Amino acid sequence: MLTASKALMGVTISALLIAAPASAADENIDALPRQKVTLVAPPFVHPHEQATTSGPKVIEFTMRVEDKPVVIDDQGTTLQAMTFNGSIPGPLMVVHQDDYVELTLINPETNTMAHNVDFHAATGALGGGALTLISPGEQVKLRFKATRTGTFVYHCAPGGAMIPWHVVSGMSGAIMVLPRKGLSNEKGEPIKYDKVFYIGENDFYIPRDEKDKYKTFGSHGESYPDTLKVMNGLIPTHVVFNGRVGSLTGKSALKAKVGETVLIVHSQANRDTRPHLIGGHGDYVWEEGKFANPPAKDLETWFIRGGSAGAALYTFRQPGIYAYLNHNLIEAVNLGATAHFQVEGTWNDDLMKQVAPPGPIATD
Ligand SMILES: [Cu+2]
Repeated sequence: MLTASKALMGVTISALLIAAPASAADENIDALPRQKVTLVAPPFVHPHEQATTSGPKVIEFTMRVEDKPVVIDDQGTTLQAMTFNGSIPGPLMVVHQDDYVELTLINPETNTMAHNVDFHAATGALGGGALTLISPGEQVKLRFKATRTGTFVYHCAPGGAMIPWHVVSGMSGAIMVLPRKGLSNEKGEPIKYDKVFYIGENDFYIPRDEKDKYKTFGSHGESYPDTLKVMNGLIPTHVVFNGRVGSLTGKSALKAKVGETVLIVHSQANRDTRPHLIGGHGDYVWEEGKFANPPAKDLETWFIRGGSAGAALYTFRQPGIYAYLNHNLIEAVNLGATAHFQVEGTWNDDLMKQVAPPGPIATD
């Protein structure tokens, strides 16, 4: 049986010990205003203020865990996925520094496994993982203070070998903790975005049959032994943005206009990656995603460490289709890690012009 109960015994016992009666902190926090936020599926992000003049709040989020098969490419390859809120990655949460994140996590009865959430933005109790482990049919409420600004991964971490399996089955997302005065550049001057997109990159490990075809399994438990073998080989079969090959290309391309400033939050919970915008740049990039550090400027490619989320800001200057990809080009083109931006506007000949079209080689 594939439960992590033995591995988790220590964690669940400590969780019981940590659960404490109302404290002085509770009373102070109870006096704060509350705001309920409905999360939206990536690449989109729930409405939020960038700079805020209000004081700290308690921001309430709810996420349901959905264990379900998900098709991850155009060939119909099916992952026995585990998801936060039904999407891969889970939704991006946005709060401000010193806000309190109050998450209700629901594990419906229809699921078969225990899940939890470890917030890299949180302090203590395995990022909240020790306080949120719930079986199917349970829910739990966690509150943490967003003390540090930046973009941070959250992921399921139910103990032992369940941790990497749940993560590479889709259970990760990100939270962005904005400075209360909003983002600023290296001089401390305010900078704003017109749009924000959240791209979560995933490495998937789908087993193959004797004929080299991807196997389909009837359940998570059935898929686990073969999947573990592929996982432990450390060579992913798919490296994708937002849950499947082509999720952000063609008709699903991300839309922008010339002159618009776009913030791209990019997370990878398990493996390193190196985003690149073909034909564009990172005007300002928080490679490690932490806004207390000045952003790097004019980057061509940036590095997102496995287990982190970074943020890149770019103002589009030319119309057209831009590929935004993992610049391991094998992973981008052959394994799936490519998105498209479709940018409307007027072409600027000063920045680029085809001076002579393709033609025969001149002979003079
Ligand atoms: Cu899980």
